[in-house]
Amino acid sequence: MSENSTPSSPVRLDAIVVGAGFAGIYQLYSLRRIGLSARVLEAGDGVGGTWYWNRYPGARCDVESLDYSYSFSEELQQEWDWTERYAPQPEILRYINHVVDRFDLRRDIQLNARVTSAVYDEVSGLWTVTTGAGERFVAPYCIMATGCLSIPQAPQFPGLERFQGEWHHSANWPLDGVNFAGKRVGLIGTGSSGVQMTPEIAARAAHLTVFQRTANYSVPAQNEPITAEQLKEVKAHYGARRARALETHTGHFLIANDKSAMEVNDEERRKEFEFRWRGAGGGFRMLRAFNDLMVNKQSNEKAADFVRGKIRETVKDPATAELLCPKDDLPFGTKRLCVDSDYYQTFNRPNVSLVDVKADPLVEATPTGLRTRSGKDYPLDMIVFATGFDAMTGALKSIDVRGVGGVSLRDKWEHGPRTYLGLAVAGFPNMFILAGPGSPSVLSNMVHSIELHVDWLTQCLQDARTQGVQRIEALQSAEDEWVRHVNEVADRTLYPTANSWYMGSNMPGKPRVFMPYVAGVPAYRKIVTEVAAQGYRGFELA
Ligand code: N01
Repeated sequence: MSENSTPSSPVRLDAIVVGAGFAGIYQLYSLRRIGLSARVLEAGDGVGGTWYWNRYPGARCDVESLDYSYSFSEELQQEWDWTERYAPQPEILRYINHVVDRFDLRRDIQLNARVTSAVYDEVSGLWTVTTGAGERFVAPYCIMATGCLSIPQAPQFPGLERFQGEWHHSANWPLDGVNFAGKRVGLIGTGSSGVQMTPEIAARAAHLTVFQRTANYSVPAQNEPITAEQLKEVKAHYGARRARALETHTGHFLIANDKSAMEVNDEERRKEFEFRWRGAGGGFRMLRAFNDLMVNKQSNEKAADFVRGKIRETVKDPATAELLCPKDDLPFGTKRLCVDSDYYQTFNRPNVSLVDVKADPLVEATPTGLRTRSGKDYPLDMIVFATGFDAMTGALKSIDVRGVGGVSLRDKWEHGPRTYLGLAVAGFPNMFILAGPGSPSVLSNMVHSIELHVDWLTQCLQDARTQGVQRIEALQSAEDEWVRHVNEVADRTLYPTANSWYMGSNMPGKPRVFMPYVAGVPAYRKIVTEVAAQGYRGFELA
């Protein structure tokens, strides 16, 4: 690294990027390409963002790796060989490190640098970004690549400090792994992380107790190795695959059926669901089985019933099967769908039990385990929290961000996030968010949506330089209109009817607002492309 900050002389750059995950890394590459100097500040001791922290057993991506990967470099996509349809976390982390080295990005990435504040000065038009160690960085542009799921949430059980065993959170997993052998493990949480971990822990531990508060829907990944022939075939037409992905709702191609679930008979419907579950390759293909699953309650119930049927077929103990069946108040897919390898089958193992903590909530840890409200004790040697994140707004609110007039982003977002296009915030000039709330982000192939944002922003900064623009700020009216639009589109779907982290309802006290933009990637791209073509409509350029 060329320059270090001292108390008297902060490091001066063209842009500061916060976070060295997929977004921060590509943003650095792109800023360099247009000749801007930048430093990426990363809290972790390595690059990779979510793929650095979430190294729990069984962690793997549930978007196919041939799509969940950068498309910006033809050489990169030709030279990298994915080994499985859904790459495991260590492979994705190796890929990210490969990208960083291949494009010589490491020298502008500062690790162990947790950003604590970002403050805009109106007179100079500069952002000052400060780390926990007191280092300061000053630049006209501040780009938040802080991720949507980067602040882990563990329930604050009283007594945890007295628990004599070990405990871990899925998103803060020890670098040197965890030994489950011979242990009684308690796993709290049955979202994507818990569902991925369950079979892995069950295979290694003496006993696994899964504490379930809400049963969610999980679809088998149908993961498999990628053969040399498959790789060759994809690489021969990679551009076409990427182009096709651009036109799909989620930014990765999944065969979509354009029929309503209600316009076909029972037999045709069952065949289609079965094809998605197994034949077409599992995972998120299930969400595209019919064109109205996320907007029509009746159609949605058909998908929900199909999954419940699969659970009852798979899990031998009828009481466990019933407990694993999602209830009617959770429409299929409205809480992020889980994608698994042998999740439901794992409950047939003699060393696995399922406990309903909706009926009898966990209330405290004891020196020897966990206790529920009714006073029932579960003796444990290890507690694993797969309890999720302060999603979408947590990372940004963990930083003291101050815009014009010292206004704090935390205050501005007190009742939920407010952005223009999920990219910018009125009152916070020259600050940009990559894959922020109000953009498709978590409802899409994140790598695709990140590339879209980085490309858009890089072009915007280049245009600003050509036109002598020094200050780019979302107009309040544009932000208000965008927030209204994001809510209106969400309200046309079933998503807001569920308690989910999309709605902020996984955290006590968090405002209930649907945070991502649900209209899909092509609709969103059309809007941001038009905004740029119309001289950055909705932004004030000064
Ligand atoms: O977190 P979650 P996650 N007592 O919030 C439960 C991405 N991801 O880490 O539903 C008991 O989904 C909570 O219960 P409830 C993906 O976008 C991707 O699993 O609130 N239980 C819930 O079951 C995903 O959606 C991948 O009632 C408690 C669970 O903890 C997102 O990350 C892999 C509790 C939290 O589920 C988050 O997933 C992993 C309590 N006090 C993650 N508090 C892939 O790409 C919370 N819970 C594959």
